[in-house]
Amino acid sequence: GQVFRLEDYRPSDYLIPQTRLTFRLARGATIVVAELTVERRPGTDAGAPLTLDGDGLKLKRLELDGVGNPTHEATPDKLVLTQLPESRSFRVLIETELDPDHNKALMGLYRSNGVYCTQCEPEGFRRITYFLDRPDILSVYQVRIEAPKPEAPLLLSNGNRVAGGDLENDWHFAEWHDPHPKPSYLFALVAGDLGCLRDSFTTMSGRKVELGIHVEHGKEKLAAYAMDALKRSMKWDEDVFGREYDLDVFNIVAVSDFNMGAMENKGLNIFNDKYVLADEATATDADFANIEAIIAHEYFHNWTGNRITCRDWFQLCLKEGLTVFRDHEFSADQRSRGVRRIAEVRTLRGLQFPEDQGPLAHPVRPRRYREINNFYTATVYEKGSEVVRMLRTILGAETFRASMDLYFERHDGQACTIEDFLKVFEDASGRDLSQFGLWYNQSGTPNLTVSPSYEAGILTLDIEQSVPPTPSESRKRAMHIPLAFALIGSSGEELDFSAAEGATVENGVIHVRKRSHKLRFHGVAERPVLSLNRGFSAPITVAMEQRPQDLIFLAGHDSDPFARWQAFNTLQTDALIAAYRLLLGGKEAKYQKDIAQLAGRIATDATLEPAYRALALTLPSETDIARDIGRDIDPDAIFSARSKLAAFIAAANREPFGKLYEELGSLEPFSPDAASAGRRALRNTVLGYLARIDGGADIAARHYNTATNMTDLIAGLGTLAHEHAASSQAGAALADFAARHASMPLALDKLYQIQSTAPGTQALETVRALMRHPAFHIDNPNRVRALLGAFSAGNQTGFHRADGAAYTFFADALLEIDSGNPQLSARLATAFRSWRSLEPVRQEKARQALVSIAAASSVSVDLRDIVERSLA
Ligand code: B3K
Ligand code: ZN
Repeated sequence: GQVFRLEDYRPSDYLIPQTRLTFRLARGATIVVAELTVERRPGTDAGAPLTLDGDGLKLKRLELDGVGNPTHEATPDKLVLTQLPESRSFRVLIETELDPDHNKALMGLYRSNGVYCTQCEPEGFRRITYFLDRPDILSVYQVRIEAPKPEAPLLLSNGNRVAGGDLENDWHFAEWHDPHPKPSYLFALVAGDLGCLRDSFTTMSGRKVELGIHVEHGKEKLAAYAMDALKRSMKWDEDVFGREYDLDVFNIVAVSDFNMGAMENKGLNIFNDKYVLADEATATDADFANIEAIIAHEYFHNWTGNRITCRDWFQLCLKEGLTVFRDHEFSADQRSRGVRRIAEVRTLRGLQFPEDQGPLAHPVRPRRYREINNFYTATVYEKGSEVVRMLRTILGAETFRASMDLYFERHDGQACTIEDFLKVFEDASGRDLSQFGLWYNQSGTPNLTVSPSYEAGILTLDIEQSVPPTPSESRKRAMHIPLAFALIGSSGEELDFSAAEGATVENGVIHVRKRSHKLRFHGVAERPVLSLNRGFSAPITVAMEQRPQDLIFLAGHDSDPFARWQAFNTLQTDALIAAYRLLLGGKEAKYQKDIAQLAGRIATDATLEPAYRALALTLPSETDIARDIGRDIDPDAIFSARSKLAAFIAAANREPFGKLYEELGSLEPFSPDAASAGRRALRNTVLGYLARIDGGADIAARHYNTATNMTDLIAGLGTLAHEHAASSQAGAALADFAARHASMPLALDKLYQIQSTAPGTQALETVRALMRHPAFHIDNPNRVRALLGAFSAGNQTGFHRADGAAYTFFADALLEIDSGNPQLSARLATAFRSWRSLEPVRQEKARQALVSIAAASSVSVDLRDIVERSLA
């Protein structure tokens, strides 16, 4: 396939300042008329051809300045016009015919549950009409939608509605005008019969904005939480970034077939319904938190993405990393900052670190791609956000805000690059950020090795940095790593020092910029316990020999919630890896009492937030452990080490956990707020432990049977199905849940997820059976992710069963999915990305499965790209 390279970027010869689109939406054949005002860019030769992108298009009519059939060449994927007029500007009319009903790739115009909707980012617009489908072509859109009125009473597009009315034969129309020039990937259209939850928001300058969330009829009430999150997001962006909304209406539409979470189309966000619909009976606390974050994320794109967009798709992190950073800050302000930070780091380590450490590693700003859809990754999004966070750490909150103000002022209405972005921070701060810029260009997770020594008031830190080789660069340069730290004294207070030499140390941050530093702190009163990378100030790994008693001390005393959580997590990880090695050597797993005692103390420490306690009591996941072991992984031994540690902690804390569980169970009216969710999280985490001691199945069954909200219901069900799979209670609860939610696909997804992640080899048969469940549809991404995504990414013992049967099954399923929806198959295929870290037998079986996909007769560019890079 063709490789696209950053260095080949060249501005287009032509611009399209105005775009007028007319849609006639009819079953089988939808007609699209695009009337483009095209301008030759100053300096472009008058003879230059105009080459427009297409993807599977059927051209019905073509006019140039009102005259039919001009000189051109058309294929489904390209339209080239030659012998263009001498004048600088001319008009092109293009009529295409689409079949939205048979669009299963869910890119371009398609129908979901009877609703016409679009997804254009990154290259879906070219499936609607021929266009300069690239983000640096900004156009003002006027859109007319015509449709049968009974079938589609609701007609939406970007911007403001400017006209509407009835047509013959029960048809009607609406016209929308978006005054803000935008790239084609932000175009959107929705037509269908939906219910609406309405509200309004008055902006900081006093303008009233009409808000609408459009959902299936009868589900309007389930949009209330999303609406509240939207209003809070609008207010927050004004308060924290000074950004005001810029249209008279803001619409959100929930659709049930969607490839990702949501899409930030100008003034018309389209959402996966999973991230809109929620009430206590249908959504878990995690769902509520995700809805809040994604509503905010898409809304924040209005400034970071829409008003200022990307010059080309290599710059994707310009909008995504920055917008994730903004939604993280929003959630931190709405919930508990410390708890949110721990959750963010867990996500980064769970998704981005394995990507960075495997064959799919790429820089936050990639330099090459074959399929851009495969670069909507944890690296671009999550690591991209960490890079923005580091900028703020380095420059300070005030300079950061001043730089952002300058960014909006200087680049509003433009399509920008990472260089433009970094320049505003350099200009506002007067600093040179060229070394910092490596974070965008160099892939791999940097490691710092820190060796401390203390003598006579002087603390010496030997710091070595290394960045491992990755497929995109084999030799790495030293990076600028802001390492937040504290020296903690024996009574838990932060120790002062009189001077530091060997690196710049300011505001609690060590600026590591060289491969090695010998850093000396003078005037340190006692041998300190080191708290490093506080708040996870840099997305790196830190290796430092730390005595268990120091970790226990930090886990009880560090004033930085992340570092405090990290200390206990490190103790757990060290213990798990030691036990894993014993198990592999045929010995018994052994655990120290300390760890169980500490778990008991943290669980019952009323000075700590319940949500924090829940996170601290959540053991590292099997994939976390595998990542830290790094090679020759035996997933069964990891599972066994982890189960044994959980049972060990449970047995040692039977009484305090039992008491805590009862205390937290006192019924309070449901509220989705973070504090209530935190109490539920703690109780459900404790349930996970109680379920591992005698009578556990009964406790979990009672939990399930008495649950009054989806969070508790799922906790009871998951605990039963995973810890007591063979029990009659598990069977009864699974059947009950399925029956109660038979007509609720989003709830059934939760059932699929629980069943497909039940540990052990038998999960494969369960998954096969569920694929035949009448409510399962291989065309629907939510169903597929809940069943096959959860199985492959979330069931280490089931997916990586030693006989390789799950790999073969999964490879076949990927090919089936690939024939309809390449984006989905490619995304699922990343489950194989760490195959080289497996022990040799599984490794060979995984390799064979990948090879079998590569050898299949018809494989999409998307899936082939993932498979070939994984094998390379
Ligand atoms: N910008 C969209 C993602 C589009 C993905 C296309 N494969 C959602 C978001 O990041 O807000
Ligand atoms: Zn985004």
